[in-house]
Amino acid sequence: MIIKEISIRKMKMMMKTPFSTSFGTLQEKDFLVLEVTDEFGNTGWGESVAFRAPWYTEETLETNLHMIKDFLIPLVIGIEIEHPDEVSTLFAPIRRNNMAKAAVEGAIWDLYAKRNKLTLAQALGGEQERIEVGISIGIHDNHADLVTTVRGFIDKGYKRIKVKIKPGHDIEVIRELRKHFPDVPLMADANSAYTLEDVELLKQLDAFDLMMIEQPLAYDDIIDHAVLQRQLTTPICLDESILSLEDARKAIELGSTKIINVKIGRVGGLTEAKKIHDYCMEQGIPVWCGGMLEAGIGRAHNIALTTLPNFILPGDTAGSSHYWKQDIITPEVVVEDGYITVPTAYGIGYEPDFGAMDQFTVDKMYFKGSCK
Ligand code: OSB
Ligand code: MG
Repeated sequence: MIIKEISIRKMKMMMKTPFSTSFGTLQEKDFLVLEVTDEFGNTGWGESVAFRAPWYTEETLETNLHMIKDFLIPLVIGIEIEHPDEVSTLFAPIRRNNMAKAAVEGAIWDLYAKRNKLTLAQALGGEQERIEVGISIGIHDNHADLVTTVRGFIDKGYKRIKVKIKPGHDIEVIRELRKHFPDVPLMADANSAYTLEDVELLKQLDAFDLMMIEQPLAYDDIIDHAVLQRQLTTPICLDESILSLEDARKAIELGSTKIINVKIGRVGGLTEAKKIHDYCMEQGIPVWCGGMLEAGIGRAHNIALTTLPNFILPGDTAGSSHYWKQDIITPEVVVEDGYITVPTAYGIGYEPDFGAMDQFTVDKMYFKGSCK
């Protein structure tokens, strides 16, 4: 296939409720949507999951726009591409900027699947027909509110509850939740808010039978996590620290992680995500698909990835209506009794809703032909 045209939309959408983590609160979501068009007019869609500010990793919407326009599009436009796995090779001269790469590669994966009359899940080799869904709940200042929120999600059938923690808002929160929900599959995500000086505090979490603790220590660490894991019975799951298959291999060899949260954007695309999945499967390390508060295009990519066999723990990809009054795809992503049914239409399996898409587009740019 030959990519003839790429459009980039800058989007702005308001989340129904603000989402708070150890590093801040987000309600207005700014992001990019990409559409690639081939020589026959087939199209594929991708979403950049970078936020407006660099608090999760160093990438932002603007750094992604710069990388995509000035470096990544010139590497793929007008080039004959047989398979989307080749895109990561084309991008190899560019260091990191993984979310920018993933947005372009994701659109090409969707296009490839559609051209070959496959669902994106099938193109990746996925077989699960429905996927288990968990929910990620932001920091609530008030325990009673949090308990009410958690009860609501349990009643809706979500398969596991993840709550954000931070120093001063950790042991008591988990204790309170366990008091009300002694058996619910429960986990905590610290988004790098602790250091090894907090070992004694983190050890107290072992009393609550958590499925895992996600990224307790620095966003770029795999050494201290290994030290911490030796002192905890609660499994550590790395998120921010794993940017590639190599990172996953090293973290697993060091004993820094017993579970991995795979995010397509963070690792630079579906090809790398699949490699991490395959390696973890060989190593007996379960994986699950993390979320970046995606709109529909990114959500659809997550669903396809989650159909691979080692995605054995519920992911963070909840239904559209949890985040948005109106999503940008049709139909929206629906969760029923804690499951999403994997769509059977070709490619990402959902159609862009152009009315909604245009409503949330604040800028649109086109790139055509060969840049060579
Ligand atoms: O650490 O997994 C995270 C949201 C934004 C940035 C980082 C994270 C999250 C979530 C929410 O936990 C996942 C979602 O519902 O999309
Ligand atoms: Mg996380």
